Amino acid sequence: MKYKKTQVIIVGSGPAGLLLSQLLHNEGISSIIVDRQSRERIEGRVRAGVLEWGSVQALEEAKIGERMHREGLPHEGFDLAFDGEFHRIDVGGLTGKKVMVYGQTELTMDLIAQRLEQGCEIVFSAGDVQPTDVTSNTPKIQYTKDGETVEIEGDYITGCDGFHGVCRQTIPSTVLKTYEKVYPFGWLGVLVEKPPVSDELIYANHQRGFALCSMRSKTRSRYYIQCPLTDNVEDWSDQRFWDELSLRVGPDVARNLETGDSFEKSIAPLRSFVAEPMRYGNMFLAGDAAHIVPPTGAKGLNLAIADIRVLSRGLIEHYKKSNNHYLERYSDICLKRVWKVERFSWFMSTMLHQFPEFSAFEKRMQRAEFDHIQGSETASSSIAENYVGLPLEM
Ligand code: FAS
Ligand code: PHB
Repeated sequence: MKYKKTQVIIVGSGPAGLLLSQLLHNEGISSIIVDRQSRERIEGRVRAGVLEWGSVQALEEAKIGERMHREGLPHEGFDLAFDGEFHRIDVGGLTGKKVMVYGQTELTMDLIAQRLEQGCEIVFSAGDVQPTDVTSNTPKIQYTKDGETVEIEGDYITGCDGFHGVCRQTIPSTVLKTYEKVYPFGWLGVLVEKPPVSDELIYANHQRGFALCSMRSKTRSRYYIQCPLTDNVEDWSDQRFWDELSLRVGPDVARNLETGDSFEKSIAPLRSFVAEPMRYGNMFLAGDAAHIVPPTGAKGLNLAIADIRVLSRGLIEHYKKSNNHYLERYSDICLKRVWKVERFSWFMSTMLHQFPEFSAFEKRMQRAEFDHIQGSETASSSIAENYVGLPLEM
């Protein structure tokens, strides 16, 4: 057995774990990150695309925002579409704020590169990661690497290991309470090296199903269509995807669609999920390890970053000022915001997708939601303030 020590053990090298490590490093607090996947697998994931301005500021504070500002696209609005009728949510005009279109893939690569350059230990391809003694003052994790078993001892463990991670499972079922809603469809997403069909994002409800037109840059587009959970990527040729997307966004948009060979194609399931509490002993859960939202509200990554803004403040105040206020309040502070963001993501998903079980009345309720938003600046403002990001009340 090989032994290591650090102040904060971080399980998971996704955006949550990496950002936490960076914010702690900037304050001279040590951490070791352990991930079960290889660096290539982690950097090859295609996920989120929209950052709230609060997330942008957190990345600036972490001194990791340079490429984001150079290559990212600030946006001040997006379109909602219903059977070919459009309504722009004027995010800038209604809130005075904007969002940043910048791929999670790029953010993860920026963070990994900087963390390694600054000498952070990131253990990739770690096997059998297992937290132990999480309620003691010396919580540990064990893992295997290159045939050797390693134990890391720290003051705290942060479970940034995503929905399928190991840390949440360490919390006894007598303590942990979970809430879940699984949606009866998935999102089929493609990446294509073609200019986006529009300058801003389009979220479309069509009788054939939901569609989203997004982007990664002015030359790289990201598109999604709702698909049955029984579908496989192999069921969808590029041509079939482009034909379906064109039908769902309508002729006025489709005529400007530049199609081509996709270089990434994947299907993601949709779920709403919350685990309470987000702390057990000296182990904290952050990001997808604690909550999942359907991507319709562009919130998953932003919620993870918000958790880390609270957790990093708590750990820094603990180590620098012996003040445990934010660590003791971490779960309550985060969950208050998590549930409001869960609501928004559920609301957007319910309004914009075709649900097989919906009655004619419920379908009319979806249309009525759109008509209400279209006809009410107050309703549009509510959508806008959630989309740019609710204030982080600490
Ligand atoms: P992550 O899942 O990113 O990272 C967790 C890390 O922990 C991974 O690297 C994993 O390898 C590691 N890990 C897991 N188990 C482990 C173990 N036992 N030991 C060690 N390490 C372990 N959000 C949006 O806002 N918009 C989107 O369009 C969007 N699309 C998504 C598509 C998919 C398929 C998925 C899964 C998520 C999507 N999300 C989207 C949400 C996503 O962006 C997450 O919110 C974001 O990745 C959260 O970051 P982390 O909490 O760091 O978790
Ligand atoms: C994306 O570009 O991947 C994206 C954008 C907005 C969403 C979901 C995904 O709501």
